[in-house]
Amino acid sequence: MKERLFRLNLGWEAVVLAVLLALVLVSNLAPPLEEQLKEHRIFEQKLYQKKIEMAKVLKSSGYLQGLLEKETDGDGLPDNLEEKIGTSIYKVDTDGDGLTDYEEYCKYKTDPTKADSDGDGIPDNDWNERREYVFTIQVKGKILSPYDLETMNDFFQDARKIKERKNVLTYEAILYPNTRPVVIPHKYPIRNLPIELKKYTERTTLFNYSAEMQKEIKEIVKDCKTDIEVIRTLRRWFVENTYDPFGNPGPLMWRYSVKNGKVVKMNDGWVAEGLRKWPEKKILETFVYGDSMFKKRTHGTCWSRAILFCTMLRAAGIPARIAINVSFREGKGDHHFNEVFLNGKWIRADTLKGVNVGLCFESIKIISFGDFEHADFASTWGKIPASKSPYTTFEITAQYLGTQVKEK
Ligand SMILES: [Ca+2]
Ligand SMILES: [Ca+2]
Ligand SMILES: [Ca+2]
Ligand SMILES: [Ca+2]
Repeated sequence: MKERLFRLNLGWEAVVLAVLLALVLVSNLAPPLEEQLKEHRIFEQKLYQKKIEMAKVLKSSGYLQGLLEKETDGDGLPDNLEEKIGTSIYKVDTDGDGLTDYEEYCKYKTDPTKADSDGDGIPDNDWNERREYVFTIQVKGKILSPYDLETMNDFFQDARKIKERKNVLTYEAILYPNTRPVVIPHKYPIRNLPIELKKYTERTTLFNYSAEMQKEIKEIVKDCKTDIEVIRTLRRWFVENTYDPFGNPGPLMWRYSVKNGKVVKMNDGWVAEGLRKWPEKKILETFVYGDSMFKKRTHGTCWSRAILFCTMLRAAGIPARIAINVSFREGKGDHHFNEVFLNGKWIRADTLKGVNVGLCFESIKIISFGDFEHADFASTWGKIPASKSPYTTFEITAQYLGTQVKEK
């Protein structure tokens, strides 16, 4: 009898355990695909509204009048091109399918005059339907914050949330490596920059250009007539005049962030061996603050290069920010680069690769930010050992061959 009771008790415990386990499993599961896609459609509608709003702002601020080609509706395509391809010069989204004329022409290669390019009853803006006319790569992975789903959607990729838990995003990204953004040059200096964009030309804790630096930058770009010329000139100057004191490539895994206006260090595991003997002040002046890097003509690896270039661009009055990609081919490898505001759009630029860069090192963009206060890596990545990766990839579509995609 005693033995039977014991068995009965064990049975109840097992049931309770099984229920608890099931609950844990269910709470870990991603919502069904249909629900995920529905949530993403709502998210994309908001992004779409923002694009429509931005076009209006560009128009009303007078920014469009400074472009070297006539651009009436602010969608990014010049009027003469719109007339050639049959889209409206007054509408950002001629066929009203939720993809702008610019996106259909430059990124998806769907018909910008038909809401359903192939007439199969599924509109062009469907998550998978829009992939039918171009080569794409599908990647699923996980990333530890900071990340930003809004800026994860740009000309070279679409990204959606699969699930999100405790600072970790599980995502699906579709990469469009063959996107070629149309860039209409803008007269320089840029007048009538919308207020929303002015903050990207301002000084911050790390992009701290001084009056002297600004004077020198203005001298470097004095013959430039357009914004794209300024960006190319500054990039050339960067390549020819600055160096990494540790050689190329310098010490890896070196990163600071900023909190309440103060520089915050990653944990010591992220500090390269060669730098540990340097006094803090010297490190900050050589690798971290834009103004002193410019004066010393120094920079470190991509993280530091992106700060210096961003500081230079801002000193010249070009809206600029930083973006970060993580690798999906290797176990580990992330890259910092810049984005510049050209022709009313954020366009990727990299001192290592050039302007209009698509796929940087077979990777996915996880965040763009105008100020390091908005990308607090020290509190997340800095808390894990440098030998562990804060991101993983668990699925890549097989069609992808690295050699097929050429950097421009
Ligand atoms: Ca247009
Ligand atoms: Ca248009
Ligand atoms: Ca269409
Ligand atoms: Ca269709």
